[in-house]
Amino acid sequence: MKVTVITAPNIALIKYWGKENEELFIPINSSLSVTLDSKDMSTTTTLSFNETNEDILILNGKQCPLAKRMTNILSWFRGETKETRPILINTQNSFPTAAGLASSSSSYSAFVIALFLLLNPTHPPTLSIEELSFLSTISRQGSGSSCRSMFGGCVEWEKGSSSDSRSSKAVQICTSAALSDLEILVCVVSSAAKSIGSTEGMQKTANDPSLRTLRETNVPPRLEKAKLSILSKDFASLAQITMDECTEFLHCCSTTIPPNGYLSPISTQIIQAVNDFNTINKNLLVFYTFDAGPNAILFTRTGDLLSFLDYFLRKPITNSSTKRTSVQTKDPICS
Ligand code: 2P0
Repeated sequence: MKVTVITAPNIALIKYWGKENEELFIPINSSLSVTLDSKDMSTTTTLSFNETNEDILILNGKQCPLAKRMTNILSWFRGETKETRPILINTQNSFPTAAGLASSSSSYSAFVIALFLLLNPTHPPTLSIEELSFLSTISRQGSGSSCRSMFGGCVEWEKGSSSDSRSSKAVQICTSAALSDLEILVCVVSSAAKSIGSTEGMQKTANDPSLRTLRETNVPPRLEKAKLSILSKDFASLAQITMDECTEFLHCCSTTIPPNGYLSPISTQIIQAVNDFNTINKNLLVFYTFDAGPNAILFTRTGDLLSFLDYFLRKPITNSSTKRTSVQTKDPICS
């Protein structure tokens, strides 16, 4: 028996950056993301029962020790199903791992769905919305952002109650159909692993009373406006909200002690190029955000893509490569 699941990373427009309950992975605020197209960026995870006497993880072709969060999730499933056989986890990312490209979001979502299917062998390969939503509450405890990769399109991670794990879950806001003319450019400035991991970085922000208050105050109304902009297809409004959120997120990273500056000079040049293009066009035609790293993620509409690329690729921005993608049409692909 072998189960393979493919999921895609998601990019937050409204960020998760701090936990209210560290133990349960309940965030300080709800967050909102779009899931990238798995044809372009994905994690493929295959699970099978292992002949040896221990669980084994092969990550990108190399055997690695299992993270504590993975063993916790395995223990939870084993408790539920009474299945005790060791498991072989073979997982492959089609893009740089731990480099600020949201690899943990696709990794844990694929792992949790695959585990669910392996341990429920009579279940059909398609999961219901309710099942995916429930699994998001498990996946969240491997990596918070992974709960949003349970669905394609635009997804909200509802914060829920800080003491009720089942209430902190992913909800699909719209399928990719509503975002069909959204083009996403992933600009890889560096594929090196980040020096300060997200868990540690966000903890510093959450532990700073003024930064925490800033997030608790600003994010809820901003998230509601972002959802409205998406549902009403107001691109300029979404652009402004996402860039404001990104500026605040970067401020929350760079003003901790010690500071955690994720951007590189090349990232700053990309921001400048986007701003210049919008200024020339007297309109917000392109917007940017960053995950926890120097790689820029740019959003534009299909009608503006060519003129932006024509402008952008003429800019003397060295050492970056740009990959075009769009929004994931399907929920995770299982076989
Ligand atoms: C997000 N990030 O909303 C934010 C924006 C990175 C920047 O969620 O501690 O790997 O495992 O829950 O999910 C990355 O943090 O952190 C993240 P843990 P995770 O996508």
